[in-house]
Amino acid sequence: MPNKKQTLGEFIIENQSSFKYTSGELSRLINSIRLAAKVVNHEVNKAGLVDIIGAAGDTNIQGEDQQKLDVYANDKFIQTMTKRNIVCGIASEEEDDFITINSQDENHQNKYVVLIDPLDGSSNIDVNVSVGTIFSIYRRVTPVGTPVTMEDFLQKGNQQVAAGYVVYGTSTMLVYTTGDGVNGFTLNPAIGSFYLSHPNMQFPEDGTIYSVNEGNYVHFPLGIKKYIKYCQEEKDNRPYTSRYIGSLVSDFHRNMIKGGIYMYPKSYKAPNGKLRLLYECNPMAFLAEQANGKASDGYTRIMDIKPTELHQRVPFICGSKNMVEKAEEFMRDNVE
Ligand code: P6P
Repeated sequence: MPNKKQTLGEFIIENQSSFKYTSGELSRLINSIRLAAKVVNHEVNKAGLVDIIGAAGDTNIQGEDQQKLDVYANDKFIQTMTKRNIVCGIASEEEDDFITINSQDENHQNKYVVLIDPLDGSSNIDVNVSVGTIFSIYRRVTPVGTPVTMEDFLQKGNQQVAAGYVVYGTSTMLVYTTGDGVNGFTLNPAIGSFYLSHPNMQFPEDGTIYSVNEGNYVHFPLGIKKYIKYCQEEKDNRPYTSRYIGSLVSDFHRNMIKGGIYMYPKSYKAPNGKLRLLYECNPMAFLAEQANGKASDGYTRIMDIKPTELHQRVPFICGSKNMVEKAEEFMRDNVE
């Protein structure tokens, strides 16, 4: 009898006690993300068939055309987390400011804040390339019973209690950590359940894939330029393979399974890089470290950076430990 794969719900219940805050609220929060992921997945999968793609006419704080699916995903994740009465605040790439969540009878008793990129890589939607949702979860630091404040959101990444992503690809997967390793769950769309398909995911220490938008090469810091040339050199197990999907969660997911490095360095067009510290870099860094990988801005561990703004950007280098350390070595040896 083939072993029956564990469902996400069974996994959450089984691992509930291992989580140091065993109130069960985090489990309910992960369950709400599970529900929203299924609803968004349904729309993402049929985006080409109904008039839900294409710019919603509005633009988000990034100044990007807001795709209708961005707006839809943002609304769905906010709705499910609000209804479950678990979070006291939400920050989203699609919202200029954070949202205070307070159902009157609770009087700000909820303990968790969530930061989310509801649909990362959304420019890929129109060309049928995979996109993803990224989320980061903290316990609030201001007193329970008072409205959430910006301080609750500007915590260092090393304070995260959970983080994860949904990748809407050839199959839809939910990959997350609560600080005790990384586990991947694949959705069976026929029955709407996520099954544990990738237990204890780990980055190989080394890899032969590098992911970067080489179209920006001339604007990269000298250390990054030299590392890219190192990847392309005919020596040892190089040249490496260049793979860049233009969707962070997809490049990260492939590199975690096969080994590799993802880089979004600063450039003159993006003096602090493009990726957002709070709801892209910190959650991916938490996952990377929990999977024996590494994540830095080229000099500093991503999760040690003290945030100063909700939508601040940082340069991002993430993936197999030995590859990230090699790139950091080139950055150290070529300070401009
Ligand atoms: P570029 C998507 O917009 C995103 O935030 C990441 O998912 C992706 O890796 C990157 O930006 C792509 O940016 O400038 O190379 O198109």
